[in-house]
Amino acid sequence: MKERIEQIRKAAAAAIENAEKMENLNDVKVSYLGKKGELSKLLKGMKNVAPEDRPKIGQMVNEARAAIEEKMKEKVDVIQRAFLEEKMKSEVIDVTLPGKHLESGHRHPNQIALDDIERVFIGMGYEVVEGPEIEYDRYNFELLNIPANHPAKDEQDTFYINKDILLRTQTSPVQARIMETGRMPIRVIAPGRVFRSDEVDATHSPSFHQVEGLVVDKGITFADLKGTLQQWAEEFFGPDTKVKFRPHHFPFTEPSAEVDVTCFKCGGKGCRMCKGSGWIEILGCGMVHPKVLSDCGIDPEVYSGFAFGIGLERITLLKYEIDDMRLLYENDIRFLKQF
Ligand code: 2U9
Repeated sequence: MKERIEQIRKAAAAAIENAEKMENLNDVKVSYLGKKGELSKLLKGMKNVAPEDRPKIGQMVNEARAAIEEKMKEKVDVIQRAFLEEKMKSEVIDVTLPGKHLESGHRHPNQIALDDIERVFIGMGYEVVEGPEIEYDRYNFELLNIPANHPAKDEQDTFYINKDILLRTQTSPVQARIMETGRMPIRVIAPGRVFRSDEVDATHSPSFHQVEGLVVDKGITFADLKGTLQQWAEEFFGPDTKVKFRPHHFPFTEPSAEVDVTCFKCGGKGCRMCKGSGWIEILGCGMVHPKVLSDCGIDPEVYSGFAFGIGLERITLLKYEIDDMRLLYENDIRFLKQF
């Protein structure tokens, strides 16, 4: 028995010595100290030992267990230290290496122009509102005085999903939805993506962006519309900007106008940018049609309002003197990083 204990002790010591990793040490622990390990097996054979020898053998087994545990502890320290040293060697930081340059992005030119437009209207007390890009025909056309068979609904211009649902062709449905809630007064701008079945060229895209505005309250007149747009033009294009209203027609406004601003490049003298005229067309606007008000549940005898629509890309192209709209959608970093 004594020899067997000594044998186990030596074999365990050798196995500990040879262990290279923690896993190897664990295996040693299981096979020598575990419940089914060598020492436990030995204790189970005690019944064959003479009773007077049992305490002595028991003590020897305990001593062997303690010795093996001690050796294991020492080896754990050695393995852990080696692991740490290896880690430190492999993770050396060379503080003299040049830093990694992280390219930081910035706003898209369209977004810069939109933020600039929004800032002026927010300053005048407007709220920015958004709505769905997939719309009902009712909000996109019917409520805006564009009934069935109106040419603006032509399949050539509109992406229909079915006969009642389509990709919105303007952001006006957002304002129609707000009017329908009946909350007064209304003073909102609605920026967003719109869709029309247009061929791509330098000035057209099947998807572009509008910023529309709507004010409805008691006693709103064309003078409010003129004053508001004059103020916006001065803040957006510069304090010397003048505005000019030309009569026009939109189904949802009456009277309607297109608005020009004095060319912000030449100040109105005439240049390449304004094609020599001194004026640049910038947006459309008008007094909300009484039928649009009443269809949206607002009494046109009590309330009146004005609306306007700005093509965002048009403003961006003008602001940055970009001559092809396609550049705004190609996401070529060399182009975008200039703004
Ligand atoms: C409601 C009532 C009236 C919005 C308006 C325009 C004039 C306009 C164009 C500008 C360039 C569209 O992107 S564009 O091609 N828009 O000229 N938009 S008035 O009138 C509304 C809107 C909502 C309820």
